[in-house]
Amino acid sequence: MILGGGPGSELRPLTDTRAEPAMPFAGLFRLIDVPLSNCINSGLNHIYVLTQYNVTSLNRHLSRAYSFVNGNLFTPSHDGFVDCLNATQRPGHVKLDAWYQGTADAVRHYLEYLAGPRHAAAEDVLILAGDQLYRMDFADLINYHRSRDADITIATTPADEDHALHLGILGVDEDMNVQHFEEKPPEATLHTMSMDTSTCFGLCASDAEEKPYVASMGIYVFKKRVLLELLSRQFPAAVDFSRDILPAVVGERSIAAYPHAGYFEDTLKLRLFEGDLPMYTEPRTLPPTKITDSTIQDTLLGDGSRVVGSTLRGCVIGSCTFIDRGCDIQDTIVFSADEVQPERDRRAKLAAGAVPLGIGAGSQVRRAILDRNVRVGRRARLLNAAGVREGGGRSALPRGVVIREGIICVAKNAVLPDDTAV
Ligand code: ADQ
Ligand code: ADP
Repeated sequence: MILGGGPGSELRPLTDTRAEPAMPFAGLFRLIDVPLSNCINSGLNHIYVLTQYNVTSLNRHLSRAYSFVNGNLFTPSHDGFVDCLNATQRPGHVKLDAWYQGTADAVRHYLEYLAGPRHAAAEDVLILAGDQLYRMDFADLINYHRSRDADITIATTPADEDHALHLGILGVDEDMNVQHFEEKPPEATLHTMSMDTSTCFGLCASDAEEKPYVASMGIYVFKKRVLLELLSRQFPAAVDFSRDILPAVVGERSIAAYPHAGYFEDTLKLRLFEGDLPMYTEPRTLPPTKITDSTIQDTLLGDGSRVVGSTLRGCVIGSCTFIDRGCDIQDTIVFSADEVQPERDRRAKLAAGAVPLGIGAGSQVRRAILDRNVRVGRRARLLNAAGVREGGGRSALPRGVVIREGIICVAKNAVLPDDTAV
């Protein structure tokens, strides 16, 4: 069961109109492709995605990208599926209760599916988040869980102090049995929970010193029987696994920590170029990428893009992006456009004084995120030269531009005229 998202407020304005798991990444994919590809590559193909916020583009993506799993492939019985479970009014769930209150509540809404005949043979339930970047072989995780006969297994990763304050932190014994669980502990509590992570994760001494906390990845395997008991009988009103259930059952249920040392949040480090571990996504029929007379370093460039006489460094450029002559673009993410704009349309727009899709000639862009279908005019300077940390709304920025944490964000479909300066 993949949790398809709370409000995703940390990534605003990019999540104003899309759920966090529908966030584009690496020029081709959306975040939800990570858990789904990890599942499919691990041989798991009975998959529910629980969705409720801004679901339209997430649902569209799931139906376009994963229909190949449905009733097809991967198992002799051809019974695989990726089904969306939207928060919806249903018999037995009163109106106000129809929205998912949190992670445990979301799963509880569809407990009868897990308890029902379709899944009679299932022993365990894997619960995943829809908004994380990592590669994991869930078959390993599940074998670990089964070989230890654990009631619950939590996938864990080593964390430094800054990250640990925003994660669930575990105390474990030498056999990785969980003895303590604190969700997002305050600093004073956190300091009492540091461990020798060199033994848990096989880290070298300096990495272990830098990352002395065993952190939950929010990835859980439950024995199905235990999950049903916890959600329906023992904690019928619990909202979140991490706040309301896990801390309360430490010592009472057998909980194992699964060590995963290779957790990355950085797309450039995520293993994308491994033929035996494909990352699935919506298939699109696009022309190849064309680069003319340009300098390109440390950059991912999506299909159907064209770069003419420009310099790109440290960028992720989505599909169908046109970058016109003489641009200098650094540390910038451009989301895919919906289509390759035909050359005649581009020229016609320019001739009419309008701004075509992509980035106009002679523009400079630094530390920016350009959402889908953005049009930047010629000679734009998106540099945040004044070093603004937070700006937008009524401040003096052009329409469609905000600055968050010093990063320039240009809204979906925004048009920035020639000579725009930020
Ligand atoms: P958080 O991500 O802060 O920490 P939470 O906000 O509960 O925890 O989200 C967990 C996942 O569930 C996310 O993918 C989120 O989008 C989704 N989600 C949240 N509310 C939902 C709802 N009402 N309906 C559907 N989906 C919902 C969690 C754990 C920590 C752990 C970190 C690791 O609580 O213990 O350390 O993940 O990233
Ligand atoms: P995002 O949430 O990232 O803005 P969308 O799902 O809205 O993405 O759009 C992604 C793709 O879906 C694009 O190719 C777009 O052309 C297409 N699309 C957007 N809106 C619609 C729609 N109403 N009907 C059909 N296709 C659409």
